[in-house]
Amino acid sequence: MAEPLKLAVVGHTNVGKTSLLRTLTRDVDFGEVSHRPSTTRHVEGARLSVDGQALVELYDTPGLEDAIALLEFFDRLDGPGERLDGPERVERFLQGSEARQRFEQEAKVLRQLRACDAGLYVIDAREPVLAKYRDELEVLAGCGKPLLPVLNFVAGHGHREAQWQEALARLGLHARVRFDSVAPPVDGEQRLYESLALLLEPARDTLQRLITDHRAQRQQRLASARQLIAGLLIDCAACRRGVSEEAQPQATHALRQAVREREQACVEALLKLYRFRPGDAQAADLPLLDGRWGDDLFNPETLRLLGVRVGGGMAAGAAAGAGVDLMVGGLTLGLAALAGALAGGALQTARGYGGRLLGKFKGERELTVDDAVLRLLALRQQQLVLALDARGHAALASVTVATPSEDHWRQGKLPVELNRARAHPQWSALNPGARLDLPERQQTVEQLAARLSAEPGVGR
Ligand SMILES: Nc1nc2c(ncn2[C@@H]2O[C@H](COP(=O)(O)OP(=O)(O)OP(=O)(O)O)[C@@H](O)[C@H]2O)c(=O)[nH]1
Ligand SMILES: [Mg+2]
Repeated sequence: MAEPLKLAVVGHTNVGKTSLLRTLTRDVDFGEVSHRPSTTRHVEGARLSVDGQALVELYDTPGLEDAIALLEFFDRLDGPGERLDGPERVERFLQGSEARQRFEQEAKVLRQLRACDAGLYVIDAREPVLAKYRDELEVLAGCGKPLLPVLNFVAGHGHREAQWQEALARLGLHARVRFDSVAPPVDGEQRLYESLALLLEPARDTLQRLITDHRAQRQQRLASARQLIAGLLIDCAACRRGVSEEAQPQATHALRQAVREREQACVEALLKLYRFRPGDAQAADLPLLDGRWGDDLFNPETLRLLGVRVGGGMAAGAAAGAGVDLMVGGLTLGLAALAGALAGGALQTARGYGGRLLGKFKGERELTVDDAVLRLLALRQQQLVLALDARGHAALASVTVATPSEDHWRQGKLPVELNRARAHPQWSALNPGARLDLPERQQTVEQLAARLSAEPGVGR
């Protein structure tokens, strides 16, 4: 089809029409959404394109308010001895003066639906099935276009989906979809377009292209999200900062702050990737553990309760629970650092350690980020991706994430990529003189990202 498929989003006022458009277009700024009725006053369109070709045009319309009166008015439109069909009646109404006065808003809706290939009829499934909705459907059916009922508000409690399904079937509307625009089902868009294809056979290919493209886009987003998380983890694992004994408290504070900011930067990059608003999530507000400790990566109690192993690897001997562990200078530390370099499989870098080890003999200290913190970062960021993947662009509340359930990052062996990073301070954006463009770093990020893809949620 050369022309894009045109769809009018119609329905009673305040049922979530504009919200549905936001979610289908992944545009949080589309139109105006409000809990008050009659928010949308004009028809507004948006396009869905694939490879630069517009496939679908969606039109938001004002909500219907008084379909009962309009239907009564319709019944009086037939002249003596006349029997108009639906579209003829609608046309006569649109040409009359009432369409510019009393029924101005309704006229905008019907005019748009007449100009479209089909309508998405949005329903607030929490509402009882009242006569006014049946009248509304009758008025809309008069346009002679296929209507696909979309059951909104079905993700929460207290909806009446069963009654609606039955009522719609009785009205002859057998293709229906459930699609909560704040929390859409994972395959929600696909089902919506597939149902539409049943009603619009000529548009089948177009809709299939859209479905295929959506799937590809989603996989691409997940792949990019895994890269972002892997970059965060490598930055934190590779970070080491030399510090004198006197400067220790400030340096500890500064490194913790740097890690928190680095995590927040990852959160913001993920929000941007998923096209949500920058303020939709703050790392510090996302629970690490049932929201109980709520906040901090460096809270020893969080680490303990989450059951992540404190210590291990380079952080062995860390003061229990101190997220940033203090490695004391001396032979032990020297050996630990060397062992880490070897474990990371970078023998040649171990040579580069000469100067740093020497420094330690002189009593110099070095701060690194504990394994336990890496585990928390990995858990939390993966939960965030899961939440963003399932979030509709109509959502107005802040992102909430579930408590991580997945055990691998809590208890399992840390990925070798992180041990490798330990031996490459220049891989960390948190270190001065960082070389983020080193091919070996890039490769390690890729490998870590690939490992994340094997995990539930982020791997889908
Ligand atoms: N929880 C939840 N809230 C929703 C959902 N869809 C819409 N809302 C809320 O319902 C209210 C109305 O949403 P709108 O998208 O403005 O509704 P509308 O049908 O465009 O309204 P009018 O333009 O006034 O006819 C807003 O407060 C939305 O945030 C949903 O699926 N779940
Ligand atoms: Mg609206």
